[in-house]
Amino acid sequence: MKKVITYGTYDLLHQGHINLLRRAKELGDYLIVGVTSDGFDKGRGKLNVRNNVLERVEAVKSTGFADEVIIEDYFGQKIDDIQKYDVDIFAIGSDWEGHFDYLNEFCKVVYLPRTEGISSTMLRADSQKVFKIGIVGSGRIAKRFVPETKFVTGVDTISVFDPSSSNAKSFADTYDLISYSDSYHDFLLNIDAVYIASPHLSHFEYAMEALKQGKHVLCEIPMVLNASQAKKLYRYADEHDLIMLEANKTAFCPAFNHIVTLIKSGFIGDVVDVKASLSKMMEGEVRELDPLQAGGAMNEHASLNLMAIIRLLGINFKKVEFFSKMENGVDIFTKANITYPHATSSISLGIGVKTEGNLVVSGTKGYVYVPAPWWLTDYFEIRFEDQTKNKKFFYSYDGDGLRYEIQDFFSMITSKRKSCYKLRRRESVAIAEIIEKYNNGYNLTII
Ligand code: C2G
Repeated sequence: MKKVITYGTYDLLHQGHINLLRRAKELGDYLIVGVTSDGFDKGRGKLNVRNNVLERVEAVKSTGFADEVIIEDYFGQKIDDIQKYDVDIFAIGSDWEGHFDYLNEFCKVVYLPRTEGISSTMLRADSQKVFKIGIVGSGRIAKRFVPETKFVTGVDTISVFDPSSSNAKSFADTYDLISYSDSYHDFLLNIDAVYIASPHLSHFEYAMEALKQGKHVLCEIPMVLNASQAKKLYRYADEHDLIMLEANKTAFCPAFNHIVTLIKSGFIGDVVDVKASLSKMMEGEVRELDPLQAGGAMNEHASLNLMAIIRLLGINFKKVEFFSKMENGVDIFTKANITYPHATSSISLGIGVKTEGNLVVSGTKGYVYVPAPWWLTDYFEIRFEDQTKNKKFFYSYDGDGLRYEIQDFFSMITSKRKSCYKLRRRESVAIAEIIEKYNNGYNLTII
């Protein structure tokens, strides 16, 4: 008996898939089809798959060509499967030409002609409206955004706003955007949503104005510097069926979410302490060192680090105290202790003091260690007294990591979900509340 194996996602099963499966089946007597697991697809950057793995398996079975369906769950599995199932032929569409030649060592590799003119990507795009995003600001952060949107089907960055027309123009030219504007009013007319990447102090006004014009808002961190502004934005968005999301990127990345779910499942026992730190040295005439533009380590870096604490320990902290080292009117280093009834936590942030940027979550059974830079989470360890029980987790953190928050933002818009479990609105408000306390000098000691 000649055994053939082929693999795929088979999202929104279409004629191209059916032709491929038929051709694969015709190569032998028995066809095994490997359908990718949801986690495997996420890991290889396919973030937009519509059907879940059960639906996709059912779809493949319904073609009648598969004698056996298996799940593909890890890189390298194809070699294992070929040997395990004693496969004679590995078949795949011609879009993969050459890519799987390494399997020739284990069986015959056949690239089958691909059906032109149809793909899951096309079907996904056809079945949904493309959301037009405009970027507010054209500085360092905005630059990372456009390339990342390319990984999310259904969104298209079309324009940029900057009060300086020449900055807006050169950004639009560089990233091939359809339009640019130095008038916020005009800019808002032709888009569905904004990504705000302007200096901190302008966030609230730009966000509120965009909401008032009926636009969804994804706003960079720190979203705002006080709790009442955060509440106002969320309330307005809620009342007008709009999505308002804080672009706290680590909150949306796969590895960080796995850390949260492992900890909440009791892997390290009760959490007793969380320590998060981040330092990035700044020099020259930059916004971060300017007190008039809300510079300083706390305003710059607190959002990501407080997010980790609040997601793990909640919003009901009892005491907050701050210690800062100042230089030229801004905190070049701030340490904050946030105390809960049953746990302690701290953040150490630097823009003129260098510190290790890791995250350590200590529990009654063990601890989670995320090495620097913890906020670009792609690897972490769970460690125990008995080191033989230690576990290491590896993830991919693709590109600049913004694609994950963009994907969540977009899926909130399409599914009309106003709140995201990866960063609740009340959690975002709590972050703003702590930043506000700091800026008011509450419990602050200058060192
Ligand atoms: N296909 C085709 N014609 C199309 C579209 C897809 O022949 N118009 C083929 C692909 O070449 C592949 C199969 O259908 O052989 C499944 O395609 P996808 O669902 O897009 O899966 P893919 O991402 O190609 O996964 O481990 C997974 C494999 O590497 C392939």
